[in-house]
Amino acid sequence: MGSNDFASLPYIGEAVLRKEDERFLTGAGQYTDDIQINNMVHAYFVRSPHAHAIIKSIDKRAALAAPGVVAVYDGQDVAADNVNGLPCGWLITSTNGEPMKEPPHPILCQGKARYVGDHVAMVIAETLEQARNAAELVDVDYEVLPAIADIRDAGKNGAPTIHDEAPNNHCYKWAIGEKESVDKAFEQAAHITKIDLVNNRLVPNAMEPRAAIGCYNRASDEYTLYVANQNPHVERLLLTAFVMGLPEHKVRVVAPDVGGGFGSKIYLYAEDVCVTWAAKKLNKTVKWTADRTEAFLSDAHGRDHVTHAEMAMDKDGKFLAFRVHTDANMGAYLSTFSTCIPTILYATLLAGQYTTPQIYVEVDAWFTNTAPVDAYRGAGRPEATYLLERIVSRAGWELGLSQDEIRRRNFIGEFPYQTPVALQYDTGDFHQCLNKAMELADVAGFDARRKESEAKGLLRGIGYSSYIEACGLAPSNIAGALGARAGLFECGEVRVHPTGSVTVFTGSHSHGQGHETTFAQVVAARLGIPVENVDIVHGDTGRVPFGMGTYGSRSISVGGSAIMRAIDKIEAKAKKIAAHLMEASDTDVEFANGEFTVKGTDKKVPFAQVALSAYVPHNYPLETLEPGLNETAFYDPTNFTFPAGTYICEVEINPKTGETRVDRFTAMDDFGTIINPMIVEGQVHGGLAQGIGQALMENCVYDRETAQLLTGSFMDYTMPRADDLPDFKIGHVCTPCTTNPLGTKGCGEAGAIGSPPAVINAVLDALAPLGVKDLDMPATPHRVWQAIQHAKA
Ligand code: MCN
Repeated sequence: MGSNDFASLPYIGEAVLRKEDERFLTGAGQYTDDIQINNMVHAYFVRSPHAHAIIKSIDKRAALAAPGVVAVYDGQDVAADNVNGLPCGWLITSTNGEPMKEPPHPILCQGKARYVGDHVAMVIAETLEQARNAAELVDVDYEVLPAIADIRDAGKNGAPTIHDEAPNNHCYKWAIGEKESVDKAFEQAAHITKIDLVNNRLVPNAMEPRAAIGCYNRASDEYTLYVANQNPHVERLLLTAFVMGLPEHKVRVVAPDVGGGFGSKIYLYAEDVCVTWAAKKLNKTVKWTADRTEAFLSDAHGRDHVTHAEMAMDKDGKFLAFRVHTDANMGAYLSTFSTCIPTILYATLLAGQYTTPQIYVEVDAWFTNTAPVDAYRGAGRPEATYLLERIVSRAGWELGLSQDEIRRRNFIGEFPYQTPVALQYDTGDFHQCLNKAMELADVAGFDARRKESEAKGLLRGIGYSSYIEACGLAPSNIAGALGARAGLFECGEVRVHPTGSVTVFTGSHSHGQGHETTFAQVVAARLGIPVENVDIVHGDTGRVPFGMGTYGSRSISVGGSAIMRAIDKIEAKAKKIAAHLMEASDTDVEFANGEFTVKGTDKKVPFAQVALSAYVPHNYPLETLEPGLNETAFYDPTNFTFPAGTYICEVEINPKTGETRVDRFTAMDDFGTIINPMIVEGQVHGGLAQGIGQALMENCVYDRETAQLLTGSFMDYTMPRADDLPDFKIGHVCTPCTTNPLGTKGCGEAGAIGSPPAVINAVLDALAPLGVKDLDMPATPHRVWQAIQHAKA
């Protein structure tokens, strides 16, 4: 079935209400912490209060003697049981000939703590309170070492060494593009725009903190790990093959209802391993749930780049070449996917929507004494978009071109388009997105609104961002060619029951994205059955054949396509059954609207009858037709999907206080075929909230001297709230993706990717009359006020 035929099916494009919401709204959701199991004990972690310290000794005696304490384990205990460290650097290698440094990442510190919150010991007790109290009694003798918080300090002479394996704290160098041709193109430039910027570090802050419950069954020698995680099969693979040395079939990983992940729950964390390992050791079920402070300290953080970039242009503002150097903070250890974020998910997006013929990007990744940095909504693509859309806007201002004109002059107009940084965009219509965004945003009325603001003593600015992202993370061939060491296909099983209802087992994992509804829409549309008759099962390695999980806005395009493939097989087999029932040749059988018909006749059988017949085979030619209607398919696409759009933001600033308010925000996105516009709109709203949060308020700050986390709670780390956000104006352009059967492009990250530069460009536009030329995120009132004072001085 082609993607155009698919888009015209019933249910596709319908705002079907979320099937999962009744469960969530009536308190019937089952999150990991809701799970109660007999014989359960509670774990609490002793975490390093120092950013960098040698652990000289650990005295557990007092803790072991405390009420209810069952065990206290430290690094020596796990090492004695040959439990390995967490897998590092899964996805990339250096490109400068020097091997990437992959120091071990122990699940409990081995003689040294490397960031505040690093796991020093695990206390297990009958109750959580007892475990927490006893953790206070674990006496750790630390020798405190100098620490590094900021990437700009990591490579300095005399900087302390965090890992012996990386003496100068350098993890890897990675580059893409032709440096010499780029340098040559710069020699021809009529104008060069330069920019230095910081992409601020963020804490993911999902509503549900991380949690894990390790269970062990002595009779069968099998483990079960319940865990708040985005991809249970990969969690199991890493846990068994890389860390615990167990056969995979002995471990079941269940990620039940998960209250948000935003990338921070893709990985195997130390706590997950600790509770699984301890469950066998104690023959007890061991539960751990992070409190909010632990989440701030030990969840993988996002972003944290420092970049210098230069854009070379001809006299008409046509981009000739783009040259970028980025320093990326890896934190104290390599989190599972961290190495691919500033490389294949960042540098390859730096062509953006533009025809820039030459691009060279060089990335240096560094260790610091901070929590590991990994994917956070957008993962590399927000960093790329922020850089590119900031420099494009600046180029426009420098050349005296309007914000839309500088973009129009450089937009890619024809597809497919091969960028100089590895990606080939299949479809898009960037001009249409920009035009429709400008119309919806009422750009024509901006001057009048600016005057109104001025009359109130306020400054008003307008900012643009035209983003593109590579979603549907999978194409194993492309990822492999760029240095990735893993393929990222997806798997789906479609089980048609005798009554004609259907259960789908998908390797994608929904933790807020509404898959139970949208995947059911896809199946119902294809099979011509009511959406209520389709159940989606996910998040359990014991039930789903295999899966690569949810991240990189891949689920509908990759997971949904795997389901489409399984349905192709179901349809082919069902046609044979229908042919048998109608005494026709299966090549003459057609299937549409839930009915099988024989071409050129009035013979027909409904889907439900075929389903029943599959399980009640009557007179089957058993040598050619097996009973049952149950198919599994794996799907590895040939290309990413490329959602793109233009965002336009208007801010109002009080120059006396620096207070900045987003007054209007317009998002015009191209997500290809849309399955459920209501869910898509919700996804965009969530992403915009996060992007505006990054631009205006969120900032994870470590003290530059001591590497103590200064923003370790919501008192210091500001999250956007409803009254910080305007009513969003959302619109769509549709150029269906050509490389998956649904025609969909991912929508889960777009808002967070496209919005930060739109906001900061608007802030800079507002401040331009005061002479402010530059500002880093977050544009807090303090920073904006300071920039104004600085410009005045
Ligand atoms: N969809 C659609 N039509 C399209 C594209 C998507 O109807 N053309 C629907 C999908 O069927 C799905 C939802 O929109 O129900 C998101 O789909 P997709 O873009 O494929 O993204 P994923 O499902 O793979 O979700 C991952 C993405 C990422 S990477 C982050 S980070 C993120 C996000 O989703 N984290 C989230 N959205 C989140 N939303 C919530 N509530 N919580 C998170 O942790």
